[in-house]
Amino acid sequence: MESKHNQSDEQLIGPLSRRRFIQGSSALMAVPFLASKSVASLPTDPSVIPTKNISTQDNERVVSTCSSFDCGGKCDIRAHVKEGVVTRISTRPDADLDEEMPIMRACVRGRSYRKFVYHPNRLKYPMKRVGKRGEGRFERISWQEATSLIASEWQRITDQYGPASRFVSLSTGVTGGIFSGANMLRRLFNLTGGFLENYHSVSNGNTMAVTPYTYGTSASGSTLDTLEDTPLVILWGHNPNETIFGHTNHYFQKMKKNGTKFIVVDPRYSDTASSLADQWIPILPTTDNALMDAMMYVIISENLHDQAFIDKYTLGFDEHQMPEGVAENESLVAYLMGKKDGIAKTPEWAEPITKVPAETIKQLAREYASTKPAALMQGWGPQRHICGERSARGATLLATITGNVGVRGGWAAGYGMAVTPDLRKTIAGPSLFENQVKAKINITNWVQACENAALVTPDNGLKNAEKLDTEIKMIFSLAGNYMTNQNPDILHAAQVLEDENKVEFIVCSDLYLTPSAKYADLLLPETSFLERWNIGGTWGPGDYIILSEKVIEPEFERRSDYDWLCDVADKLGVGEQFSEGRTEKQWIEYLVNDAHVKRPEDGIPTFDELLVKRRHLLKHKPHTGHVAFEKNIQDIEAHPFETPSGKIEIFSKRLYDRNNRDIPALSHYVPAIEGPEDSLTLRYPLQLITWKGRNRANSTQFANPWLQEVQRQELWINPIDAKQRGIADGERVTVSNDRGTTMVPVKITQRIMPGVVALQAGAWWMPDEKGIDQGGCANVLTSARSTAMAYGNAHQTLLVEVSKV
Ligand SMILES: Nc1nc2c(c(=O)[nH]1)N[C@H]1C(S)=C(S)[C@@H](COP(=O)(O)OP(=O)(O)OC[C@H]3O[C@@H](n4cnc5c(=O)[nH]c(N)nc54)[C@H](O)[C@@H]3O)O[C@H]1N2
Ligand SMILES: Nc1nc2c(c(=O)[nH]1)N[C@H]1C(S)=C(S)[C@@H](COP(=O)(O)OP(=O)(O)OC[C@H]3O[C@@H](n4cnc5c(=O)[nH]c(N)nc54)[C@H](O)[C@@H]3O)O[C@H]1N2
Ligand SMILES: [Mo]
Repeated sequence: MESKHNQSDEQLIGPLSRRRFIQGSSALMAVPFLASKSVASLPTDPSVIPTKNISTQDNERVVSTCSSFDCGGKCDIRAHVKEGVVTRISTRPDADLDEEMPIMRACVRGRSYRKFVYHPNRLKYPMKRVGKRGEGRFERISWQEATSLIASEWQRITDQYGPASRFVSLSTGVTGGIFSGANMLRRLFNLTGGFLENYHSVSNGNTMAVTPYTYGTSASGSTLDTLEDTPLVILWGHNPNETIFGHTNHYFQKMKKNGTKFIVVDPRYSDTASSLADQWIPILPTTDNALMDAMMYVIISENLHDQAFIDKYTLGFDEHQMPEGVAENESLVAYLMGKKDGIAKTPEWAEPITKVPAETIKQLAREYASTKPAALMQGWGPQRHICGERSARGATLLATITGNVGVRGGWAAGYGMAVTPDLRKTIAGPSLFENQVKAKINITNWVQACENAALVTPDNGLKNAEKLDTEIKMIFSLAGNYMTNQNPDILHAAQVLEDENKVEFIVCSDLYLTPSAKYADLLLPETSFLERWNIGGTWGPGDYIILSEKVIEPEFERRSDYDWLCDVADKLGVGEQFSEGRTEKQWIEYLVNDAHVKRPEDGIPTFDELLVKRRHLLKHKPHTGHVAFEKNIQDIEAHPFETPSGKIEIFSKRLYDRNNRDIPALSHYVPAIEGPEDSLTLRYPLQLITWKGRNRANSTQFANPWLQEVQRQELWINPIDAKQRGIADGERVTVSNDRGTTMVPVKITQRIMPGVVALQAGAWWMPDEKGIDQGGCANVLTSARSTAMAYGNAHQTLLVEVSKV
């Protein structure tokens, strides 16, 4: 269910369903708030957090608001507004913090918003391309010209190629809110025949697609409060210290204080490792399954597995528990003991593959299996790999054989978010109308679909059709930087976009002239979140919403996407149907009030409660105490798992029948293409990974001068690898492979293991005259290859060489 979205995962509401507004069973709990001195009156409704519009001296208004970026959390930021100008950003005061509303205080990014919004380089006027596409030269035009051009190209391209030639580029810049230009664009497309939709979340689509093969659903996450008494947590490629993930850090810090042991498995000594971990286990990227296999080998051969749990709830553990129609020696035990291939998956086998010492593997396996309960939690870095489906599912097998599924304090691994109604989907969904174009492409297919429709087939991601009838001829990228920067293999994407005979019309809206915006034919300056209305919601089990209030007037000729879309709709003759006479603010009011009435169970407030009472920050139904699969484990007869067998499937007959080496029926180690065992290492001996760093959300805020000071864009390299190449700390180096080259300073550090180098994701692509990137943008090197089953993105799997300039 979770993996089958009808709308584009990423663009409709952001990577769907991972940051849920969660429905709890308990009634609203009273909020033991601490009134701060500046709050005039106490709220009568206990679910209302008293944070609002605090007036202080000098006519300063302090507005509690939030951004609508896709940044991992949703913080309560306070805009200090004086005479129409934001003079300062602060955050929720310590005095307001409590268990019910633990944190979401602004991080370094939130505190720097003023420099993002008031940056002199912000786009000011609509502009039309002059010169060749991609050169980045534009001239100012009027909004009248801009909207007429869109309407005429819209009509021309639709008449000539049909609605399936129209595409909305991936854009997460405002998916932290319920309302976005990209969604209203979808509405306008649907009113005029439809468009080519995409599916698959580039954030977590591989794990979302594969987790159901074990559990029948991807909703394998519990609420974090249930980990309170967990003695051991293994964070596997998970870095919430930087990636936030809703309230995760609040709970982890509390657990740490109470004595929980944390182990981090990551090629990098991440900020989470440095701030939280008792032990860091570096591992070569793409080899996680080998470590998992060897752990399972140790656990089973030392009889540390939970046999009773396995007997009762699972399929495929040993030869006695196999489904019909499967050859001999395909079970987990048979695989681990080498019954078929003659290779026992011992720690000594895994050590040279993973570079994790055999002794460490044994210790980790014993500790995980003998600590009850224990939580193995995966981030999404390891699943944004070519083997991402395997590594995500591999951990579900470990959780299963140790009996950590469906028990309080354990963790089922895999996708790791809970199933809950998503407030933003609830609110925004109905306004989109139905798309008449039924074919859908995987997001990984979009460049192919621009290049040559025949390249996209059901075997590489096309859904609901045998072939595409047309190439993509018109692209709108509203609040995204995915046309080049964030997409893998930028140089290829750029080459396709440069050909004006392929895509004929490209519209971009942004706040900045980003590397993707350079490819626009028409570049539109949008308002920022401080200049328009929205409602923001958090990731994961954060049970609150924040009104994102318009606190300042837009300057220059900046307009919201919705605003100019209304003009376009008028010009297309569907103005009335499109807007239903509503302004942006009225839409938000309408949508939230509608959800309030239609979904009383979600506790969604009315707009008035948010605004007129001037409290802005509202908890709806609190969500705690949820343990994934608890019902199934308590009574498997009444609540079978939603898999074909009704059990937890260690062995998946569905995957067996696919007969694909890269997505085996048991999720075990298979050497990855461009992994450490690939012969390509002879030319490109280093694996490169990226990570999501603290100073920006993807590429958003790249240009913010304060945030550029927080963390430099540099290549992490181990002293051993640097020495071999005669590289000195801070030196500018070349990082290259067959796809591209980037130049960037190095940071020589033991925080990255030998054989691996790392770049923070999201740096702007800055090609020089020779096409060599000068900005340290990893995506000039990354591969657009897609995963075996989900046809998903694999931004993290690539080989490079690093050399002195
Ligand atoms: N500060 C900040 N926070 C963000 C974002 C941001 O840009 N900046 N982006 C947000 C978004 S859109 C998303 S989708 C989430 C993403 O959240 P994640 O996908 O979880 O974040 P990543 O940093 O990509 O990966 C997490 C960790 O995986 C490690 N890793 C990489 N490859 C491997 C591997 O093969 N094996 C193992 N064991 N570990 C590996 C990385 O070193 C990293 O520390 O974060 C969100 N939060
Ligand atoms: N190498 C590598 N690449 C990756 C990843 C990785 O881990 N490694 N992660 C992938 C993931 S998980 C994701 S989600 C994608 C994200 O890729 P994108 O969705 O492209 O996200 P951003 O790079 O943040 O681009 C958002 C753009 O919106 C603009 N923006 C912000 N606010 C507004 C607004 O109010 N209006 C308008 N019009 N524009 C606005 C910002 O300036 C920015 O240019 O990147 C993917 N790319
Ligand atoms: Mo993401």
